[in-house]
Amino acid sequence: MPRKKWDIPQRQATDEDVYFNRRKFIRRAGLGTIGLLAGCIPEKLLNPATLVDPTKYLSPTRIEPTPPSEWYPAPTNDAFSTLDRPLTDEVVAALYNNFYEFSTTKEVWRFIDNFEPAPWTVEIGGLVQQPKTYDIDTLIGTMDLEERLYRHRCVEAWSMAIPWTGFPMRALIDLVQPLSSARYVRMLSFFNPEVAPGQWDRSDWPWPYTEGLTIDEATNELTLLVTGIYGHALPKQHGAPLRLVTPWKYGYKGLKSITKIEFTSQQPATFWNTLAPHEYGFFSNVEPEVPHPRWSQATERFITTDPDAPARRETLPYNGYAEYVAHLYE
Ligand SMILES: Nc1nc2c(c(=O)[nH]1)N[C@H]1C(S)=C(S)[C@@H](COP(=O)(O)O)O[C@H]1N2
Ligand SMILES: [Mo]
Repeated sequence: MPRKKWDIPQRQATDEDVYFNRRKFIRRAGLGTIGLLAGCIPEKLLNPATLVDPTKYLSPTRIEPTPPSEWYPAPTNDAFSTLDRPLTDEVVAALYNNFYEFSTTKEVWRFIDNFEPAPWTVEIGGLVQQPKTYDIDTLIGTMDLEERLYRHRCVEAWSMAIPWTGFPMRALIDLVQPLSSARYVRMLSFFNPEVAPGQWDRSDWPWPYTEGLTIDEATNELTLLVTGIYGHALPKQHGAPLRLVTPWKYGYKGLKSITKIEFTSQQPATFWNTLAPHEYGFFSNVEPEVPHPRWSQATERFITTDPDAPARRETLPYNGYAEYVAHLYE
């Protein structure tokens, strides 16, 4: 795979090579000691007490994305090729996720073995001229993929910096042509308690996970439908095979594993707003001066293994994307 700009510093690129070569070696030799693997996993994520089977810890279905394909890596969009902070390490991002269908912990990767995001279809419906159910590969093949480096900010006040691959939602909207009566886009994730233990354990929650945007938000330049990360297809824990990314909003707006996109005239109910309306609004823009009822949003905890990156940062209005979106809310 050609080296991407974000693979620098070289130190990290080397780590990644070592990481994958070691995995191959371990598979071949049937070895799997913690000692061998320890060097390639961020120290703070290693917990030998819970690390029952280190070969499983790095099992392909959990961490490793699907093999390189013709789609990845996609060309970088020059407007989003740099950031004011280093990228979060790939393995760190893959081991620290929110995906409540599987777990309320960050260790989503432990619970996703039975989730098979292929074959997969995405239904486009509601107030639209061209309703259609797409096979995911057909959909991805229809769109022009690009890579963008985005800040990623959870409402819990942790943040990362991620290279996503995907296509602007606007391109899909142009294709399917919503009716003039369409004012919102409603998006749904999957419902399958047999593979998603969180849906089984918390059966009273309003599954499937649902999110929504106004048409103006959905067609904003920033709004990305994401199929890949770090130059390859999305691993399951990041929301394979298709997820939303709206970098000026809190992370929970970016629903994972989309099965349906529906155009509506009314503002749709959303998952977190239904569960806790006074804590999670519909718009959920990143606003440093608006605290969550239970904590401040003035600063954020930047998650990385880069020793030179500050752990805490000031939260930026609209997560640093005011120039793209502030006009939507005036
Ligand atoms: N379907 C679904 N999508 C979801 C979530 C979820 O629980 N289920 N969690 C959200 C939250 S709170 C965040 S912060 C981001 C996390 O994305 P990441 O794990 O890829 O960093 O996914 C969002 N999308
Ligand atoms: Mo989040």
